[in-house]
This record gives sequence, structure tokens and C-alpha cells, in this order.
Amino acid sequence: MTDTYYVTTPIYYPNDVPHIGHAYTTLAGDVLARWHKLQGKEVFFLTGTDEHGKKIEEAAKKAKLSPKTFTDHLVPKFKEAWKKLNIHPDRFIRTTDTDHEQVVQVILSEVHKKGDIYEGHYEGYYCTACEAYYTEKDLVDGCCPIHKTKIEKLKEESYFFKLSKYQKLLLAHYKKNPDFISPDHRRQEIINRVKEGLQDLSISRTSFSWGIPLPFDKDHITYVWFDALVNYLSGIGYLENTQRFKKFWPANVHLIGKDILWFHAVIWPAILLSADIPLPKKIFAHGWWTFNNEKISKSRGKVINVDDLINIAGADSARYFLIRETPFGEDGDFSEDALIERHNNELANKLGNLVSRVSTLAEIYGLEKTTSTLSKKLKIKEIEKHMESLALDKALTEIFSFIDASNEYIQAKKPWETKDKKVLYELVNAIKDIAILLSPFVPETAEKIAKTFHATISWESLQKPISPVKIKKASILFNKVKKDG
Ligand code: ME8
Repeated sequence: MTDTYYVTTPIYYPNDVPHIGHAYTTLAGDVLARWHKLQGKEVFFLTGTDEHGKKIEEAAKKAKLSPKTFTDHLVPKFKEAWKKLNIHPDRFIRTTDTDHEQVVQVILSEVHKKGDIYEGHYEGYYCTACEAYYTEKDLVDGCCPIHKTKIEKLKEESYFFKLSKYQKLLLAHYKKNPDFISPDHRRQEIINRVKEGLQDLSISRTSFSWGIPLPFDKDHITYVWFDALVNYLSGIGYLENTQRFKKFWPANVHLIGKDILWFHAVIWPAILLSADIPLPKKIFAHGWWTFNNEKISKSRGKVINVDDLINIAGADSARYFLIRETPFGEDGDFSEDALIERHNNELANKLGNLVSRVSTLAEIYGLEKTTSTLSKKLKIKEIEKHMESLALDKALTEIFSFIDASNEYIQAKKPWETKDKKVLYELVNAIKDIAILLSPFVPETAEKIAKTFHATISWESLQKPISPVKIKKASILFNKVKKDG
């Protein structure tokens, strides 16, 4: 039986066009999906949009559109952005999809049947930007601790999910499965907070109507997070494609930003425990991007959208930069200069020049088969280990150490003087392996390299010497980009 791999991203609020933060998580999902596919696994990669709730309803009202028409206008922007970045999910789920709405109702019914939902009154503070509830002690000067905006006090009839009932089970699960929440320091934060105690969660609203009705009380709509989290089940066919569901669930990893770890590491597993569904294997919360060292903010013009990102130096350079620049899991800062720097020095100089020099010399002098000493310097096992532990940046660093080693080799052996066809053969094989390993990160570039050297991008071709065929000089892979000013 083929191994499977199921990776998800958060489903984003389509209240504006996607920016670099959304691109980051989705790109990481695409890199992981491509990596596991390369290794021969059957992969499912899910992303999408979170379309219900007050935030969307208010944004639509401002635009003088119905919520559905409003999101219908914005969803294509997400799909186009992912396409431009060469990100190819197996499904793009919308929470307004009929199959998803059905699954939400089924899960609600399961949890209700279990006796984990009760009726009461909600009284407290609600931040619409977060779509989250806060207690008085969470507030900072009467404002949302995240958005620093004035927060509204709500009182309404509501159904509650017995989150508090799951405190012990959750803590036991974290203990038994130390890899469940990553990175480690975030796991510890969650454990500490859960130990302080859990409050039951208000899971329905009556003050507005843009949501999925509760199956047991049509006057209430479902709280947007209960609705959204269930996408990870509906996305792979919880109801209508049970075979696929069985194949892929539990998910290997839910990739998220650190802002929404509580929902994924506490609320989501509690819902699953209540519905008797196995828990995902891992929740990985990556860090936060700032833009020129400031918080990303649309209103203050501190934002970089996907189009701006790609316009700097192309899709592959954007992909490369985002993954290479910061350790996956830590915060990072985006600047155009830093992207250009890496594009020019690492992609154009190190990788581009290697491919250009070797293909030029191979065209002139040809290749001759030999056993390779250079390829011994390629640490595939290390790269695999990094990918397994989601140290995506480290995997790239390791691949680039081999690019450095290959550049040193050509410099030391001087095949342009010696006309040594064997050295060129070794270098061609090294580049072929580099292209295979880089393919999840920079797919377009990897394909171009493979074409030049008549190689195939596949795990089986890795470290398998190619036949010494005739090679033609490669066209330039990366044109250098000038920094502004
Ligand atoms: O929270 N740096 O949607 P959302 C890094 N709909 N990542 C960032 C980022 C930044 N500055 N800004 C956003 C929601 N992200 C819910 C999710 S899931 C069941 C429901 C990324 O549109 C990061 O992945 O606010 C973060 O978790 C996500 O966008 C939040 O997207």
C-alpha cells in the first residue's frame, strides 16, 4: 500500500486579497506536498477560504454586497495568487460549499448527541477581527489584546460546547504525543494555559445570520471557528468520499500561523474527541512575518501582496526567499532588499552560474562516464531528516552546501583548462541531484535544469548516474535584479 500524506493550511478569511503571510503558510504546504509526492507518497494538500461569520458579513456590508457575492469576488484572487506562485492544492475548499455545510451539521449533531452541547447565555467580549471571545482579564485597556481595538460586550442566547470536560484528556494527549504541537516552546505555552483550566465555548450566535444553522435549533447559526475547523474533515470527503477520508485521516500536519494555535491545539482536538474522531498527528505553528520590521497592516500601507511579491524577482525567487530566510517556526522580516540579495547571490550566482558553466563546457567538450567523488558530499539523509522535522529552511541550507561544494569542485578541477570530460560528467550528475532536491522549493527552475541535462525529476533518479548524452548550453536561469535607490 502506498504511504499517504495529508497536509492542510488554515482557510483564510476572504475579506481582502491574500498577502505574504497567507502566501507563506500555503507555500509551506505546497513544498511539503511536493516533497512527499517526490518520495512516492499519495498526497492530499488542502487549502481554502473561511467565508462565514461576522467579520465577512461586516466587510460585505461595507462593500454593499451580500456576503456570498462579496466572497465570490475575492475567492478567485486567492486561487489566482496560488497559481501564480505555482502552488497547486488538491482541493480549494470554501466553507460555503454544500458538502462542507453538511459535514459541519453532522459533526454538530454528533457532539450534541454525546451530550457535549448545552443552552445558556453568553455574556462577554467579542473581537470581530479575531472572531474570538475574550474575558475581561484578557483585555488591554478595554481593547482586544491582538488588534488593540475597542471591544464589544455581548450578551445573547447561545449554545455552549463543553470544552472544560476535555481538559484532562487534552493534557494526557499532549503528554503521550510530544510531537502533537510544534515547535516545542509553543507546545509548552499551550500546556500551561490548558492547565489553568478551560471555559466552555459559545458555539452559536443569534445576533446575525451569516452562518450555518445549528441542526438542532435553526434560530442559531454556528460560531465561525466551529464551522471553519471542520473543513479539515470535509475537505477530504468525510461524508461523500469515505474511502478517501479513511485513506488520509488523520492528517499528517495542520500548518498554521502562531496566531491561531489555541483553536487548533485545544478547541479542534476537543471537538474531535467529542465526535470520536482520531486526532491529527501534528499541529505546526510557524512564526510571524513583519514587513520592513513593522507589523503587516493593510490600513497603514504596510502590506505586501502576492503580486508585489512575485514582481520583485519571479515566483521561484519568492518561494525560495520565504522558505530560506527564517527558521520555520520562528518570526521573520520581509524586505525587498533581502529578497533581491538572496536572488542575486544564491540563485543567480551560486546556482545559475553553476548550471551555466557546466552546461556550456559540457556542450563544448562532452561527457565521459566515471564514478563520482563529488556526489558523496551530498547529504540526502540529512535533508530528509530536516524535511521530516519540518525544518524546511535547513533542508534548503543543506542543498545549498552541496551547490557550494560543486562550485568549489569546478573551481579546483578547472575543466575549462583540462577539458576533462569526467569532471564534467560528475558535475552534471551533481546538478541533476540538485534539481531533484530543489524541485519542491523552486519547481519551475528545477524543470528547466532537468530539461537542459535530459534528467527526470524523480526520487528514483536521485544519485543514479545519467547516460552521458549531448548537452546544450542552458539559457540564463536567473537575471540579476537591481535594488531600488
Ligand atoms: O485566522 N505572518 O484566517 P486569516 C505569517 N480563517 N503568517 C501570517 C501572517 C503573517 N504576518 N498573517 C497571516 C484565520 N498569516 C481563520 C483560520 S483555519 C480553520 C481558520 C497566515 O485570514 C497564518 O497562517 O486571518 C495565519 O494563521 C493565517 O494566515 C490567518 O489567516
